Amino acid sequence: MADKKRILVTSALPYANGPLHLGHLAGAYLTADLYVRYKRLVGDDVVYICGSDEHGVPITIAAEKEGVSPQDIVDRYHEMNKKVFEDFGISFDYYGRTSSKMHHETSQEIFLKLHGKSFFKKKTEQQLYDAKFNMFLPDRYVKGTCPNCGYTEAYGDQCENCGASLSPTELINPVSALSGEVPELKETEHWYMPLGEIQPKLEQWLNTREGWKANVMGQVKSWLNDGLSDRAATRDLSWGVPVPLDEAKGKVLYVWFDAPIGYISATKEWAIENGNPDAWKNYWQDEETELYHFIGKDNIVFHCIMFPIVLMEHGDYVLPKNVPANEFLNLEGKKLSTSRGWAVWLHEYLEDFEPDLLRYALGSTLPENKDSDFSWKDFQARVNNELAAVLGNFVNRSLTFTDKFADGKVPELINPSKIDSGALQAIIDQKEKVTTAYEAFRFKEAIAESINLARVGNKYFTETEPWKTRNENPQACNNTLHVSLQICAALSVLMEPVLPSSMKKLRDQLGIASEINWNTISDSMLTSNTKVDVGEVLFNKVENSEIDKQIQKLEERAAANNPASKFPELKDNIEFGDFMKLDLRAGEILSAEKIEKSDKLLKLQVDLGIEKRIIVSGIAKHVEMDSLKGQKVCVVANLAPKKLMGVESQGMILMAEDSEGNLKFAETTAEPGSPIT
Ligand code: B3M
Ligand code: ZN
Repeated sequence: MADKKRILVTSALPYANGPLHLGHLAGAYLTADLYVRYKRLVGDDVVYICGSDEHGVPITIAAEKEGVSPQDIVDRYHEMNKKVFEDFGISFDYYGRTSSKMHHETSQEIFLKLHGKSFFKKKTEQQLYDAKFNMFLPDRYVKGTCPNCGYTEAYGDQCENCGASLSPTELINPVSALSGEVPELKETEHWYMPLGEIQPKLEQWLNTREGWKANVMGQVKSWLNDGLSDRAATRDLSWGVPVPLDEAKGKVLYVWFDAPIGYISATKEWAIENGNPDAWKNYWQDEETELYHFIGKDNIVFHCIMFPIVLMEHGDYVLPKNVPANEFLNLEGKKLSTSRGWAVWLHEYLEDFEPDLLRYALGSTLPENKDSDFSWKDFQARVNNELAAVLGNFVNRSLTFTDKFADGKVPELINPSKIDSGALQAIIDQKEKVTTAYEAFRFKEAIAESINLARVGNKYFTETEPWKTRNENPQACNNTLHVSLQICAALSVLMEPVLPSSMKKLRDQLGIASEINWNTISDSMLTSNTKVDVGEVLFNKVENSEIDKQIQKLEERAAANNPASKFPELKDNIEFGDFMKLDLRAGEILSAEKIEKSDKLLKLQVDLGIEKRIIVSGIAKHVEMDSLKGQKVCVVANLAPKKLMGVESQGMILMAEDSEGNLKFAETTAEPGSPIT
């Protein structure tokens, strides 16, 4: 093959702290797999690397939540995630894990080499510390208000609302995720990467990059415009790769320092597994290699700025040719959230549907340039109206017709008509379009142009009416079947990247040998007289009931995970001064009577310590009249008096409305008259 390229593809290493969901697949894995499968078919020398990210606060927090060790967590989810990727046909050449010895050694080596080059700046500084747990609080161990957007649930490393990258000390009102208490400041030492100093060099390199997606370069430029600042490469944690310096006892490498190095260590392990331990060098240390990182947009800064700086300053490694990051996938119009249960877990999907269906549906709605939405209705429509009605139907009619009227063999093409030749030409044209799209990382387009060939096929089949010509002009019928089968054959390779297992079935039906490549896609893949098999239909329609079941499952889980959703959303913040205007007092109900013609209102006499008041309250349906005397309550004492059903109400009694709509007293044990502040 003319200029065979050497290509190294990586997908972000998912944290082994939980199962994988749709968003993962759409972000960094499906696109990479499409690319890799396409490139393998083209005949390039491709290695596709991934693995579990087993360090960092996301792991230790998951372990603490469950009360098990971090090792238990990573062992469980490494195996689970590896398997689900396999089941979805994500065709890694190697799936490593960052807890491996090789990874620890490789990370330490890289750290030491950089240290030897005086890359790091050692700094002593104040960091948040949880005295109760005896622990510094890096990254996600602190929560607080984002100084950028005011989101109150921001993490110490990042605000998930506005995307800002943060350090724990920047958070307003920080709280320890361990004890829930306000952390104190304590001195510690860390090794910083002076990203700002390297910025000019990084910019020079970035200027040489071509064909990067606008969403990716845009985000990178905005980081650079803000100016890069130093970033610590070490952490005060016990779980991770130990910092290989005597003076750094008890510290580990920052997870974002070691995790990308995982790509290198996993490639080394792949090489060993393949019996050629030095082979990794061809992929990481030869300038000819094209390195591509597939990631989600939240990882852009690490792959386009931080890791390239590490590699650049180290000096022995190739830098990425492109980082085709995806944006985010929403689910049924809402932001995906594992903590709120708003997610479709991949292992659960597989209990109900074939992997190819999701590969196709998701591949058709990838968040390539902007956030996109996955909905079950769209999934159903893609499967029914495209896979079943277009592709499956075309294949099925071509094969059944051949079986019935051509002895199950590919008929000869003799004196093709203009329309026959036009359909054959479409194979070449669509192949060209799909190729261009894959080369430019436009995966949605590649998939759409692939299935368009089946659309052409269907239209052609209908127009040439083989059910008529079979009696009137048998050769015309044979030509239709010949051309249709050639289109089926082309589809079976053209759509292999997105539908690996169904296209394998199709190739079996067409008698196409297992060794295939992109070059074989042509208008004459099948030799006349080859026997074909009708086989089973490739795609069954998805019923409404199956979709309803999925939507219901999603909603039930969201409700179970989020009791807070039963309550109204929080109101906007108010100033302290506004709150101080309220005069809240402890009170005690002295007597209660019904108000005529109202089934809601009660007239209450309330002792406010300083004076007695009449208060009208809409609680008749929620309380027992007999039990009201002596009830302690909280009262808004300075609410302007208001007439209700002819009775002047001189205040308001505070009630809480529970999730079922019942009103309950906000009680106090204080003596009547006590100000509530
Ligand atoms: N584990 C973050 C994530 O899952 C991280 C990726 C590492 S890639 C080197 O979003
Ligand atoms: Zn924010």
